Amino acid sequence: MKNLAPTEAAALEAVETREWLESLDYVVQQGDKGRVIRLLDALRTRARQAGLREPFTSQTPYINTIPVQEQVPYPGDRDIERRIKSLVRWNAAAMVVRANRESDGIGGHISTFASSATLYEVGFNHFFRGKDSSTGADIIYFQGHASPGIYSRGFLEGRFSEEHLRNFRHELRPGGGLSSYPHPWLMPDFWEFPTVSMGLGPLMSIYQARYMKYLENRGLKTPSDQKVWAFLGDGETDEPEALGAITLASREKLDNLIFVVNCNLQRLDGPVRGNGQIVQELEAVFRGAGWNVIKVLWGSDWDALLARDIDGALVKRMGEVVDGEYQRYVVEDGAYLRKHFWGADPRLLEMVHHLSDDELTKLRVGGHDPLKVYNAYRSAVLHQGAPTVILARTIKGYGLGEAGEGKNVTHQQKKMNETDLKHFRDRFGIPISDDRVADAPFYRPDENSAEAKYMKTRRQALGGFVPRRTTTAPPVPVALDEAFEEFQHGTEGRKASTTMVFVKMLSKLLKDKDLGNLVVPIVPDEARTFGMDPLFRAVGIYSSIGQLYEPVDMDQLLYYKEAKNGQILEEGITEAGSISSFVAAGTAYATHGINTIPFFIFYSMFGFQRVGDFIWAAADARCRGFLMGGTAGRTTLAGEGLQHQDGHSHVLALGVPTCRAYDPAFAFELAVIIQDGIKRMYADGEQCFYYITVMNEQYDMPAMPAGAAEGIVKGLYKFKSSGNSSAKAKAQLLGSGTIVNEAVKAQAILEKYGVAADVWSATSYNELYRDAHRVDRWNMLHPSAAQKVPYVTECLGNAPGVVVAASDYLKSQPDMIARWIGKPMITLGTDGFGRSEDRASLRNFFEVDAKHIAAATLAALLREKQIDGKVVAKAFNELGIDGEKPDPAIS
Ligand SMILES: Cc1ncc(C[n+]2csc(CCOP(=O)(O)OP(=O)(O)O)c2C)c(N)n1
Ligand SMILES: [Mg+2]
Repeated sequence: MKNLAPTEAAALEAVETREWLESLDYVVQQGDKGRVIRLLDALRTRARQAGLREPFTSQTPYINTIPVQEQVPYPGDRDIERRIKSLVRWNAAAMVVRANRESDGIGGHISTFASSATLYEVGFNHFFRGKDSSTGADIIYFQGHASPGIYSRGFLEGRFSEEHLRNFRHELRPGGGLSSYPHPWLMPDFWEFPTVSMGLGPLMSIYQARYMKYLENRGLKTPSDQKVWAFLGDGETDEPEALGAITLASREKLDNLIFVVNCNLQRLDGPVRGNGQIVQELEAVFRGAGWNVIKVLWGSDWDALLARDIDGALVKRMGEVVDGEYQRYVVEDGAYLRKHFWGADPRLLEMVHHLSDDELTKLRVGGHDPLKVYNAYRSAVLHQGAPTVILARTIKGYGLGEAGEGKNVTHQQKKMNETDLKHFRDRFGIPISDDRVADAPFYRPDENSAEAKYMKTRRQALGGFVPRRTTTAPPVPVALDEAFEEFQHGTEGRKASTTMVFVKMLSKLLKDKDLGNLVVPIVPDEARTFGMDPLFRAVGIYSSIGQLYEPVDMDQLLYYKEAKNGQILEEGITEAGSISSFVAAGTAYATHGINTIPFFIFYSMFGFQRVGDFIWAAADARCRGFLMGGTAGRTTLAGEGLQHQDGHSHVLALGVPTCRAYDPAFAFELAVIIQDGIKRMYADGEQCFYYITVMNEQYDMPAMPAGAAEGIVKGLYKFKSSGNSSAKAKAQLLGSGTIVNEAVKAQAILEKYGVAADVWSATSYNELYRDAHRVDRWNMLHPSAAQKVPYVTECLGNAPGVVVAASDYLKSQPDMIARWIGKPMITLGTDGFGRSEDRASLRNFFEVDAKHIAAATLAALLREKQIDGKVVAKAFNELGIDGEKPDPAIS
């Protein structure tokens, strides 16, 4: 070819290409697919041997994955489904438009659902199985911003009234409203899974699918054909969480999982990959991770054109146009398309010369073609051995025309004027007259209409309405008094940490005849850190394929045992993954009607701080269970330093309304809290979860003082009264976690200076604060009634002397109760960065050790003129208090 003119060379190459393709077609037509693959392999090998290095690619051509000849015909009534879909579109848009006319700025999204209507409607009519399905209900994560479309369908199905729709984003109006996004907390009979914080839904759906297999493999649930569907945006895949666990899904062969990525090529500000192709990028990522990838790029209108694309010119063109340009085609006319897309090659122009400009603009993309979407879903549902991702090309703001279709501003579009509405009505054939259209009235056909009947019949056949949240799990019998009795006695001289105690409790729970099976220990590669390794052997680590190797420590009693029915979820180094398992397990009472009890133990620093948004989603989803913040406390975790020492997780926990957070010091406190928690959540049905910090400092665990249980649960009880009743100067010392021990030591020091101090253990400042506000609010609303007294005031209001509170957390923790105790209060805490040191040095540095507690008490007493200044000066001197010490808060 070297000596040929360029045009001749191109012509020759075209002929050659055609010959090769014809040869391939011939083999394909013989019907032996294996033969085709072997042939391609042989060609590749020969090319390699000849020294050719083809660039690595995990992408396939920019065409539909399912070829026309493999398609099955559409099983539904296309015509009626189109009419239904149009009505869903209309009411969804009307809902947002009307809400924003009435209350400017109330928000809502039109263009997201406009792009994904077909993706959902094909699901609703043919795939999504409801709670009454004999094969079990599907688990569906709806894309948060598409919620108007889901409400709109609910309206057409008769699940919502016009009033509900009018009250979209007005949840406080009489009769209730519809929440902006999927929030089970706000609509507990409807939404099941929160999704709107982007990236969380995809990740949680993966662990949900895995948890389903876990329940089945452990014999807690009958194996089923249920699917987990996760609908997400293409822009959403920018979030690291969205793609962060996809290899887990393929490793675990989660063929019960289907991702549907709505590839409208746009995110909020503009194109997702203007200069590239998001579909191809995602295909490479998912294929590389071992997923079954189904691309749905082109609608049926393109089939005939592609059939005539003998030498691949069209496929080549499809693959070279970048997304920013594809987006442009949406807003341009046919002449533009002819010039810019088809005009790139004379063969392409020839291919469409029989089509008018108008017809060119009407060539649909795949995600808007029910036949293509149906076939993709069918193929996904039937696929075995791997999860499936469907990459469906759609148009953002589809049908909005001038009001935003394909425009960069479309995501934020919330308003439509009369012309826009008319256009939309005409395009989708909504039977609303000209004189009414400007009001954007809702439209629901009569319940005897063909549309209403069709929807009903389809949903009945598929097991009822979707989504629907139900809670059918029976209460769990809780009888732990006997099992937990030992913890009330203390360790009698043997040292233990609260973490060790917790592991012992967990072992007991795992053996409990009623609860044992339901307990789900979850750990992100830290089991040894927490001393949980004995559990490996006792209950096994879950592995969907058992153990294919002989573990290196097989000869030891506590070897690393993986088993198909293993109970522990050893998640590897992923707090995000572990918390997703926690959410799946803690909401299984609703998802599967099974009351599993998760205990997720982690480095407390990598909990609220790192995966706080998942914890928020857990609360929204009405999750139950125990989050155990291990290695807690800024001065209790010695040695680890700035990144590991947690002094603020309790502060962060306060913001989560259904999270009850505790910082217990002793074995009996932990036992009371866990017992109370299990009873509340699993016997009484309270929808809350626990955050409990446990530490690794070992000390004697004392016996439980009589009658302490109630105070432990409420957040405060007197642990050790002063033995000196005659002293004039008095004080109340509050400690939490291990710092209670410092308070006890301070009590002894103060005794020497004539101060009688009582020691309290503050197990939960958060609960004290909530109780006090609850009472204050009641008093405010009932000013003439006998005023109630907050629990913390009951405890400390009449207690004599000054109050000094010290904890291993921010000073803001005890500060929260200061206004309810009626006397001056000094707080000591660990504001500032941690650092690696031993405990004594750290406690001196942060001024939370016994001597600083004593010094703070003496200083407060002096200010109150309850002690002689000379005594205080002497004490400061003897205790070695350095007044010029740098401030740890900013050191
Ligand atoms: C964590 C997070 N960050 C930002 C947002 C705000 N936000 C809402 S929708 C959106 C764009 C969504 O684009 P895409 O995922 O492509 O969805 P589409 O609407 O195009 O289907 C953004 C940035 C959010 N909801 N969550
Ligand atoms: Mg998008």
